[in-house]
Amino acid sequence: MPETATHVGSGKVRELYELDNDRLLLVASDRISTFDVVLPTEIPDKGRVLTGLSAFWFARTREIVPNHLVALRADGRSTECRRLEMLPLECVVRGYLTGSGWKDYQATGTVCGHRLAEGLRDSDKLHEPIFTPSTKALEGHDENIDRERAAELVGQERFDEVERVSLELYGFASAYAAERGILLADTKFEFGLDEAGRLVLGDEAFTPDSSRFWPADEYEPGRPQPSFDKQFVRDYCETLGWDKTPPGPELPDDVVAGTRARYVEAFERLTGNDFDAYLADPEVVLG
Ligand code: Q0N
Repeated sequence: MPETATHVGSGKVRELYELDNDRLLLVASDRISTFDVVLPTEIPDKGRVLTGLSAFWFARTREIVPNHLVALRADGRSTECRRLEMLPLECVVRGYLTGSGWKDYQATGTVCGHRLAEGLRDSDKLHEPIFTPSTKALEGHDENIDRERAAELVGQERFDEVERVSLELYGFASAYAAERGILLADTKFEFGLDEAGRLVLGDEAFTPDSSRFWPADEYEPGRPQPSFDKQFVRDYCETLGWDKTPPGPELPDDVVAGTRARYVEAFERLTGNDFDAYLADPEVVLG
């Protein structure tokens, strides 16, 4: 009998289906968002790059924490996952001060209750990576919260565990990526619990959609950094005078091709695999 899959959820660029009681299918599309708006033009193979990268990291971090990956499908964009009870927390780690962390620091000198040194600039490297959890606010935007609020949401012991594991994951992947010329400025994890109440890493991990990837050779604190993957798209959008509200603009072919090449470059640098080898057999990234 053919497998049936019920649609159970969607993100901006991914879809989630139920396979059976224990398993979900996470499918990454080629859609791209910029300035929080999904564009009408797709980047060919973007979903495969992100699926392959995430699987690569899941395979290499399973001694730090178990994860929901069950199998990669031959299409390269679909991941069979264990079904978890998700924690109501976005687990963010920041190694550099940017985005909402930079905004909060400028307003209060703190980020999620961490008081930082004075005089830091946009994109400065932090002395130590910090755990800066957030919650999905009602409009779908993330709201930074302090550790007390986060501990109320999941319990103090679970909070301590996700903080420790998140910092360990970030430390491992950021060191690995930096050796390959990519700075992981920050990253977001989503964890869940398995049937025995064990902590399991879900969602995607260390992809350019869940992290900020910066080219290390262009790093220059004191200004916003170019995005490793999306900078062509942002630069093109800035030439249009678009007001950054939906609908977003169509992308010209050269911007699509340049952006696809950047995603593939990130994949190849980080995994050490040719992207064509991944397309032929996605399991190459599992090592
Ligand atoms: C789940 N989300 C939030 C994908 C990501 N393994 C799991 N078990 C149960 N539920 C979830 C997962 C996972 N991953 C995670 N929603 C359900 C983010 N989604 C949005 C849609 O795309």
